[in-house]
Amino acid sequence: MNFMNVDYSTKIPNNVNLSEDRQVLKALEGWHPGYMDWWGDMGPEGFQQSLVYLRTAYSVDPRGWAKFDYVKMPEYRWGILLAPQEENRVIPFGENYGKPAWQEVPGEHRATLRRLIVIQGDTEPASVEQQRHLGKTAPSLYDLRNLFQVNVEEGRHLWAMVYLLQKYFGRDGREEADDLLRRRSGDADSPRMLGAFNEATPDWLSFFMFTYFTDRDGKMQLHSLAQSGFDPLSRTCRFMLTEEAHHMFVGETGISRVVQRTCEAMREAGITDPTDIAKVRALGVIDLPTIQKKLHLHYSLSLDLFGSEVSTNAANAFNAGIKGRYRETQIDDDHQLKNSTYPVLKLVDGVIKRVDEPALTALNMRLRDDYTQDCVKGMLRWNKVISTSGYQYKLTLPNVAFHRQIGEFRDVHATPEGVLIDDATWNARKNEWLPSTDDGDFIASLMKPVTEAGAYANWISPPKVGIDNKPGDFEYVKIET
Ligand code: BYC
Repeated sequence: MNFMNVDYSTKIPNNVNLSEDRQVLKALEGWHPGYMDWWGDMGPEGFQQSLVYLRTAYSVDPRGWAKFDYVKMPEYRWGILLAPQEENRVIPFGENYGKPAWQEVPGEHRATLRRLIVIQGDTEPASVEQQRHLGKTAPSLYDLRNLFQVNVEEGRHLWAMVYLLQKYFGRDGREEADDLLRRRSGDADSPRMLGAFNEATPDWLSFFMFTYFTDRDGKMQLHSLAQSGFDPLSRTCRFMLTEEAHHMFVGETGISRVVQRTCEAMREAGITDPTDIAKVRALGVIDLPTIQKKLHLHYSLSLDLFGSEVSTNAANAFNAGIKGRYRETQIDDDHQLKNSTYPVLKLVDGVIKRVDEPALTALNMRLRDDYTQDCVKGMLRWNKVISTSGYQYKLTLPNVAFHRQIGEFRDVHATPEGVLIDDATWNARKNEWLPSTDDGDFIASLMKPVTEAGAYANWISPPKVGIDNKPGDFEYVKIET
């Protein structure tokens, strides 16, 4: 069997030779009906009988791995796809640096590995649950198709983690796999594991922010896990990253199109002050200050996903060779962090200060810094759209102390500029910085579905190019209710 190509002859498409791994195939087939029930209950609301122009992976060759066709979502072939095994791969960091990568789970690291795989797995269905209502208000068939593409691939990423649990973790892996279908985003009794995955995604601007900022945390975490000494995890994450790129593209271009439409509408109407919210909203587009507030919210929620700045969990996972740094193999150091330090922003006597910490315990902070740098790139492009339209307004990332629930700054309040403030000031001013109920209501009032091929809601520009180079009036979803 060519491991680059996917075997579609089994019920569960795969490139891991499942047809000869009867026990795991049986376990996965046993899990399949529960997954389909979950998809029916918690996957996209409606549109299950519609034909959606989706890509499906047929190979893991980065030069050409997907084919596009009309598919009904419940018939999407969710499969197990691992990047090809690198010959003689060694563990690229930690105490086991340079030793052969593990093809099986080392007993002493079993619990840590399982925990990380479960957390990663938990976020995937959570995002589908968060986005399930959005189909009803899609601004175009193009956007509707992108939403569903993201959703089916997050479903596939759940399969990816479930495969690892069922193949390598025996009975407790199977129990964890069942629990991944039991928890629900935002549920009071059985919530998803990480904070941001229990928040609502009430409208399409939130969806674009989520795919830009929160999927980008996914990118960073997957990169770190792709370095893992546990080779099957590394290979799984490497292929997931190929799919993930499109999700962040949806976010980046989505926000860019919203910003562009707002600027165009302001220009046409002769508005010179982009902060004249009432005037801008009267045009039926989202004003830039409200976009900034959504950005504040989603960026700060996503920062929380990196855990505490100083973390022994992170140090232990690194030492053990389980979770590395972003682009570990390209870093020029000892890959063991024996004597190095890393500057961490901390709250010292009520002041935000940079303090050198042992680099080993500061790994979450380092990854978060890499993440912030990555976030800035898209923001520069959005600001270019604004300045090219002749406006002075600049979107900015808030200070890391702003609106935090995890880590150093969870017990204080700060402005987006990083000025510490007391509770009363926070309560009086938070609606200036985070979306208020009124802002939410205004955005909700714009969320009217547009289902004619080639047409777009007034608050968003058309994309520059179609998916799979399709023409502007292509019918990406053939709606059937
Ligand atoms: N919410 O030492 P600490 C994605 C817990 S997104 C709730 O500070 P650590 C995707 C933590 O579990 C990527 N609890 O942090 C995106 C620990 O609890 P226990 C998902 C939190 O462990 C969009 C305690 O606090 N993948 O793929 O170094 C769509 C102390 O932890 C939170 C991963 O996250 C929180 N935000 O790092 C679809 C990778 N933060 O164990 C998909 C796997 C921390 O004491 N996960 N806690 O009970 C990890 O690497 C780490 O678990 C974390 C936390 C980075 C999340």
